[in-house]
Amino acid sequence: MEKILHITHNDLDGAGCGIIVKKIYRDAEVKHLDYKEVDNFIIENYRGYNRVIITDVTPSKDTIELLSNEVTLLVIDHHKTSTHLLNKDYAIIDINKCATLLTYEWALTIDKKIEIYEQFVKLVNDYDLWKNEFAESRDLNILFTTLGLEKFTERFLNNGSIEFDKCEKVLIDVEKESLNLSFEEALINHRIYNDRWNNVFCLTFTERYNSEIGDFLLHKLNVDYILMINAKKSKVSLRSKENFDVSEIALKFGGGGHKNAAGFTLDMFSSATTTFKNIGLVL
Ligand SMILES: [Mn+2]
Repeated sequence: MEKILHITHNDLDGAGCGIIVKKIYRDAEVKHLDYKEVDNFIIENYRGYNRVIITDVTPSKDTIELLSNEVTLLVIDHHKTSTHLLNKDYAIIDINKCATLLTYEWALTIDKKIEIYEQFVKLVNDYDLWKNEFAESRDLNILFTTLGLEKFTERFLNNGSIEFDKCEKVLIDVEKESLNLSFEEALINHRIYNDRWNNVFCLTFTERYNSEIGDFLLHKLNVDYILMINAKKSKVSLRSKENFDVSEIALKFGGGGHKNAAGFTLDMFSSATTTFKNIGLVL
């Protein structure tokens, strides 16, 4: 029997890919990862699988090379970092569509029944590309954040409908209230700086809802971009105004992403230690 491994991102878009792939290959093992975990995970785990599907994350060139020689490979991605795969027959790359939409279009060529996910995919695309054409796309992401990856996946594997039931509506409402609180907090709790290229940015700390908080602050403040630090996850998220490219900045710090939404990792423990040393507190 064919053994299939599916590696995808751990955000809403990655979850959407996971749901679609699972509908096509019921027995596929789906693994949701952070960008920086992808290469190690693949190298340690790909053996024993005949087919590897990678969506919404970009492995290194070496990892792709290794996989393409050893397994049946399919890469579906929309990140700039994947554009070197454009001419490969095992890759579907398009930076204008989210990975869930690309995966859905691929799935349609295999099984027409996947059509029941059309509305779901439309919302994921709207959210992931931050088009904000449909209010429900934010609600879908709120449901994703509230339920968590596993429960969210289970919900949409069982029921592709984007009509939220009573319980889901309550969850979304409660979470929206706490999101509004985070907006208020971010308005109070931020600083504005110039970076070394003389761009103006706003620094704040977040744990969840980077896109929402970033967007909110961009509308409230006159800055080029928002820099949000998630100390617990050692992650820095950047969100910028339409004409400002933050992926360039993220790249300089070893990260990546899109023009208006990018990020990189930052060792918060060593940053804290340095700060403590500077004030004379050596831990
Ligand atoms: Mn994506």
